[in-house]
Amino acid sequence: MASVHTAITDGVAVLTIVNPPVNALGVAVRSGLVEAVAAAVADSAVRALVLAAEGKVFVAGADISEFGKPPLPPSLPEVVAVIEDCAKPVVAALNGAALGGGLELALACHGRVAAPGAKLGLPEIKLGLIPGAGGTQRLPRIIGAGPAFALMSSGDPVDARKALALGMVDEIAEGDLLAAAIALAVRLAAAGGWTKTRARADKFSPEDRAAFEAAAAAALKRAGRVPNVPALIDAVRACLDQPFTEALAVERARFSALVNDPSARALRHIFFAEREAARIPGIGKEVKARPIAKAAVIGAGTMGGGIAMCFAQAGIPVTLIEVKPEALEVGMARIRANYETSVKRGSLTAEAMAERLSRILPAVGLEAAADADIVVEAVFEDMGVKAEIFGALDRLTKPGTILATNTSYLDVDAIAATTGRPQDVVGLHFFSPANVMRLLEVVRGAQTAPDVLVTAMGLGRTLGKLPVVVGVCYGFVGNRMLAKRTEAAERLLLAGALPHEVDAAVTDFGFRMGPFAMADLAGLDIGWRARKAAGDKAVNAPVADALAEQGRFGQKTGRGFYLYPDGARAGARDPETEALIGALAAARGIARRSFTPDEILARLFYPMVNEGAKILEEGIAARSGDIDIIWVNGYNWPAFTGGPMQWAEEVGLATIVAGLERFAAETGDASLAPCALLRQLAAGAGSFAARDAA
Ligand code: 3H9
Repeated sequence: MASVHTAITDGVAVLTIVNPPVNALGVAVRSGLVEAVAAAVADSAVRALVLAAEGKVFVAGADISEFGKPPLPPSLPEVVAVIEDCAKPVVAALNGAALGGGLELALACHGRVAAPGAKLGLPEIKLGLIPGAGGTQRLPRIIGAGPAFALMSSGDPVDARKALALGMVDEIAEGDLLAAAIALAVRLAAAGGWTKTRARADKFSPEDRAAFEAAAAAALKRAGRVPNVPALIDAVRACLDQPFTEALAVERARFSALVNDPSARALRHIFFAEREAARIPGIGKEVKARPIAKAAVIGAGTMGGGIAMCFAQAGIPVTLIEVKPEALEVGMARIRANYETSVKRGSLTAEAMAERLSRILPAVGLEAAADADIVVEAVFEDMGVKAEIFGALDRLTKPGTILATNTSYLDVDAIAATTGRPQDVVGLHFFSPANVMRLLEVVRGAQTAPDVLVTAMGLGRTLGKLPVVVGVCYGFVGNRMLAKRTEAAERLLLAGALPHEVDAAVTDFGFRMGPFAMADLAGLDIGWRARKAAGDKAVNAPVADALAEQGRFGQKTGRGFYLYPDGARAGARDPETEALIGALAAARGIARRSFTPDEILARLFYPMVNEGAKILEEGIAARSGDIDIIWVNGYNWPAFTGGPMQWAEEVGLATIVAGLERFAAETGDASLAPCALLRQLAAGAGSFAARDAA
């Protein structure tokens, strides 16, 4: 079936792009457009053209899956030029999202009409790219370089109303979009003259340049190691300084260099992995979700309160349950205070706060969960307490109610076994703060029913989360790999690295915080207590244990791995900590030496990759992409490196295997040896990506 359909109405050729699901500009659409424009120009009965699209989305941009492959003509810039140079006026009818190349097509048209629900944006920056089909040249000509840079550097779309205010569209069609676009096309044809966007310069002014330069300087500061921000600045500056054709060549050169940059590859991997995560192996579309109209959360602590806020925000009434009225009051006060902070910051209106609060019903006693469609237990990590709660919920709730646990470490199957309906039990592992963090590990128990899993995934999306299915094991995916990094970081200290060196290597890599600064912020007492409770499953962290034993709990006590004099938030090196590390190493007979940042990263991350591969071997995660999005969205792994597994592919699996073998030999720690899957992939020149696709 052709990807572009033409119908002639009132002397106007309406070219409709049909390429479900999102009308991406793959090769068939590109060549279809060129042919359809040529046919319309040749047809003497046609006086103008309208560019429209079928479905909810106008055009989601270039076809991202074509990037990194040999280009197929015609290129998108060629198509865009054909439209701008068309001998008859072309009007874009924007029915929905016009993103990336989709907006670039529209910017080359001679008029633009948007439906009220349309969204316009150039999100290329989020894919490690810059607009590559003239966006950096045409948008500044239409709305000014300052506003255009703001839009392109954030990557966030604007709605139709904002687009109209900025001048990106000529009108919003409240009624029939196509009729309005056809009418505008007829008017342009009748007037006989229309302006090509490339010929415009009316928006450029010294003030506009100043606004752009200020925004560019600020963006550069925030950009860190991401290469596309400087590229975007170059392209927009060229737009201001050079004639259109030369400046367009600057955009093209920067875009082409970025497409093959590892950071863009990594971000494409994350883009597709996030969408792939929605597909649960073995569960088809025929499995329907259970309706969720009412929820209950057990436990009004920080976690339970945050989870209740997620439901309230999504418009789902939620009962927040505690055993004691005092605890409930404290919990509700914390929720109120959180909302008040948002209102003060201007991110929430007072009305929205009142509305959300009205959806959270505080209640004492588990009986209040009786009519909920889903109950999320968020009490502290004690199997006895959880068993009691699930036993009671089994008796109290109606048949079919989903019983979810927010446990971070406990065995979801053991929890399910305390009920007579293990098929209704699932893990919903939220991350703190639950109302902010995007990641949700959905823990599939051995007996979790398919429709319960489908419901949990759908609910996760309704709550604005990125839900990822994981299997039952200690720490699931994220925390299980985090444990390996913690052990590796401690091992590095004993071997000779210092906390600030390890943290600097990690922040230079792109994390916001290093493991030791993070531990100090979280409180060393927390991990210390958790390790004591975990028994033989505890992470080996001799330095953190020794610090905690001295009452050095991190920021809250003014000293941990670092010193925090006078309540400072950034830690300073502490000679006492460094002496303590030296003493612990000496007691173990370890001869300390220094490490380069690259050696530090290898020692920290290779064991995580190894654990990730074991997680895949055991089927705890279905795909390496699932592991990557867990680390990017829950643990601040820098997205532009693609997550631990994609990063490993860039490093080379054979290099990782050799490194792990060396670390295992050096330390005598057999747990560092590469697992069978890693060895097998490295030996056969295989990859995680190929395994995912198989
Ligand atoms: C660009 O345009 C570069 C140019 O400047 C220069 C070129 C020379 N390509 O998100 P959804 C798939 S860069 C290929 O779940 P929603 C997606 O994988 C591009 N595939 O839907 C999924 O497939 P599946 C700049 C794409 O309703 C299905 O469509 N544009 C593309 O939640 C549904 O996607 C962007 O960055 C694509 N461009 O959201 C916009 N887009 O079903 C990217 C989507 O097999 N897209 N797919 O898993 C989006 O932001 C959202 O898809 C959108 C719809 C908001 C449009």
